Amino acid sequence: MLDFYALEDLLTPEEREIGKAARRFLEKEALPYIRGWWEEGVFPTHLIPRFAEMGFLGPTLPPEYGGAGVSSAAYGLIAYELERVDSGLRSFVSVQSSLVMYPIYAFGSEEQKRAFLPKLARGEMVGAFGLTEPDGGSDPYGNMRTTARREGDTWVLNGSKMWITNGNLAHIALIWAKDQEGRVLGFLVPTDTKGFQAREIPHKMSLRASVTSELVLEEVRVPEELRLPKAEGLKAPLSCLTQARFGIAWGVLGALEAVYTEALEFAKSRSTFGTPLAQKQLVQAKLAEMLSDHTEGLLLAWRLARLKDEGKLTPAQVSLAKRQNVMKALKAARLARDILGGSGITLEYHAIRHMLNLETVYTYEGTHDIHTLVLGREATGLSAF
Ligand code: TGC
Ligand code: FAD
Repeated sequence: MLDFYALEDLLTPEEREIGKAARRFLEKEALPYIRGWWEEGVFPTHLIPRFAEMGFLGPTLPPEYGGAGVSSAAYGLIAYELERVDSGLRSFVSVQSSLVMYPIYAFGSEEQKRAFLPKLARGEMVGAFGLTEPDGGSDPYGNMRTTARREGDTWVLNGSKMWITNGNLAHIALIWAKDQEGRVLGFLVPTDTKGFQAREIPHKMSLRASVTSELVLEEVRVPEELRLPKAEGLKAPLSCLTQARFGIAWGVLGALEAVYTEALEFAKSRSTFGTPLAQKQLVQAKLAEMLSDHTEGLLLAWRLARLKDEGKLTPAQVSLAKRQNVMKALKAARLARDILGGSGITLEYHAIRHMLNLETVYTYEGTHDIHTLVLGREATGLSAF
């Protein structure tokens, strides 16, 4: 790992080993092929059982539910190594672990936990998280048109969800819907239920090695046993986002390392006006910027992980790290693309793929500006949404 401030000294031996094992595995099984998957617009589904074997799915959950009970920093390092290859791989794991397994663990009944979590951890079942709707994602309550109508022991769901990661791969979709009183409730909907449809969104120019779908629900009937009993109100889906945003704050630093390393190697090997590019002051300024941003971001992510494990983490702290680290990673990818010159516009190099992916990461899980407003509200006590 790129580690200018010896962050490794702050990790436990187990955390270090988890990060290194993830890198070894991904360098062999994913990095050599990612360009092809991205170009073809496919997610490598054959890796799902391998991710499970590596312990990437729900790693912080207790072993009784299929997790490994590892620390938050260990989960962060897994996200880092995945996103060093591609944001699409990290997205798959974020959704499965933080947006599907976490809510079942936090808000599910004992029966739901036993029925779903071990299968999700083994990769035998894939999940999706449906919060965003076609009318808008930043204001998930105001724009939620999906309804849940109770008929005896059954709920009837109607509506649609937009931009849903893993939508066409999923066996279950966690659908957030409003009941007659306007309360937000969560339902574990098997995707083969009558009236449920997933349509893959084509022509994406970002996150191409990830499946993104629209979900349509027409009179979808779900038994009460598949409603998450402890999830009531917008706070429930938002608390899942806190978990996923934490992983993103770590993950994007992997992408930053990838583009920095690539730009550095290129700058050392190419000469203009008689000296290596790496010897030019303007190029060094760009590299110094990237290295500083990576170093700051890693310290932020590490501290966030320790606060999380101590139970002291606040959603606003996660907003700060998501906002800051994604912005810095995107800036670094653009700088790396620039240092590569014309070569930087081809997929032969990683920079432009990371740059295009990071445009999505800038927008999902709360856009950059939404996190700015979260921090503005935290600072002033005044909501400017
Ligand atoms: P607001 O009044 O602020 O909050 C309602 C209740 O929720 C609590 N809360 C949170 N709890 C846990 N974690 C958070 N991050 C929380 N944010 C708020 C809050 O304390 C309150 O609790 P209570 O007890 O008072 O009821 O709600 P609002 O309607 O004003 O909205 C605030 C806002 C804009 C920050 C929020 O809606 C928001 O975060 N918008 C962005 C939506 C978003 O991030 N969507 C992501 C969809 S999933 C996705 O993109 C997956 S990408 C796939 C991948 O990761 O690969
Ligand atoms: P909008 O909310 O319509 O925002 C449009 C613009 O307006 C943005 O620039 C925003 O910052 C700005 N804006 C909004 N409100 C304000 C304000 N008050 N003040 C100033 N500016 C404002 N969602 C899921 O539920 N599950 C998923 O698995 C999932 N995966 C995704 C995968 C991909 C590839 C993408 C692109 C998105 C995914 N999303 C998912 C959706 C994502 O969370 C939303 O795109 C995001 O929350 C923004 O919503 P929106 O696209 O509707 O934009």
